[in-house]
Amino acid sequence: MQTRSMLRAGAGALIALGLLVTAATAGKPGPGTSTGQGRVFFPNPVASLQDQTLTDQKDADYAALQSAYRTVTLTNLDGSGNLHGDWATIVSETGNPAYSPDNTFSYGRNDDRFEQVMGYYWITESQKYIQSLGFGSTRRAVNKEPQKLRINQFGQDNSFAIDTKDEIRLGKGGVDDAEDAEVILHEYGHAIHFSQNFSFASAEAGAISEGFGDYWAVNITDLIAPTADPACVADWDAVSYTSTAPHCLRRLDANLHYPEDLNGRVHHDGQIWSQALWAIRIKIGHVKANTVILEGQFDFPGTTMTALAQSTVNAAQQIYGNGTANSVRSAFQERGILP
Ligand SMILES: [Ca+2]
Ligand SMILES: [Ca+2]
Ligand SMILES: [Ca+2]
Ligand SMILES: [Zn+2]
Repeated sequence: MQTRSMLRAGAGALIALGLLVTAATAGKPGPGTSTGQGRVFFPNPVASLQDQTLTDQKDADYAALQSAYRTVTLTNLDGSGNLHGDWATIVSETGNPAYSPDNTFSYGRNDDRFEQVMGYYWITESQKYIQSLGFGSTRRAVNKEPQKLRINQFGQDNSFAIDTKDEIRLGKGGVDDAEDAEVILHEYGHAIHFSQNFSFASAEAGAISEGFGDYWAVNITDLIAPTADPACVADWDAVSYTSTAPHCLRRLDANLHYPEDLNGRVHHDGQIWSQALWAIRIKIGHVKANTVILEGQFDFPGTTMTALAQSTVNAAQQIYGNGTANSVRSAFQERGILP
């Protein structure tokens, strides 16, 4: 008897709690749909406007930048009204987390929520492209998960991807790093390597990862938002630390040669690798190039550029045959990576 009344009391409490939960949810409803709209740079103001005179001006949303904004469709959202989705999720930020009851995320660059939209959009599009090649269906998955992003959390002009926490942190020194799609995509390149069991066991492996990140940045922006000088990486972020135009963090046409131009600095040495990958893409097109590049770098044991180049040629041979393998080999030969 006593038990039954306790059960009834319990049921009543649960109903009351249910009402409270409903009321709390009604205060911040989500749109319940997976698509929305976002305002982004496409891929960055210097590249899209071809204007080398643009500067940060302390995050001001000044007149000359207005034509650099583009409204794009955001996909794969979880319907909560937050920038949480299948392939990207914003886990922390300075200021307010972006939230919209109807999935409309429209901010200027002086609003920290703008960088959150940039991160969500460019990483989601990157993963959708990877899946369009069959990775995650007919091929092994490549970082097929909600990539965690921390935005504007780091005062220095640097961004990084952390293997142990499986997250990308974007800094806010100079131009906020996440205002430039190519900085976001460079970091996603490292996240791709983490997901592929790529070993960072040597300086050359580190250089390969930097070069792949630069290549990935240019590869994706050239597909989605092509600009006049594709070889220039991070044209907008670089205005804060380069004195000569065009402003580029690095380039994909530095014409460095393996092994004599290696100097042990991974970002410098990575330009040998990034140029080889870019040459492959020019020779055989982006679908075949990215398929063999991604397939070839699974489980790389962290040895040398030559070893990974051979693995990439082998992938080309296996998937597409002799002609494609020869084109891939010649791109590595031009850089001295293969004999
Ligand atoms: Ca900003
Ligand atoms: Ca920066
Ligand atoms: Ca660029
Ligand atoms: Zn890097």
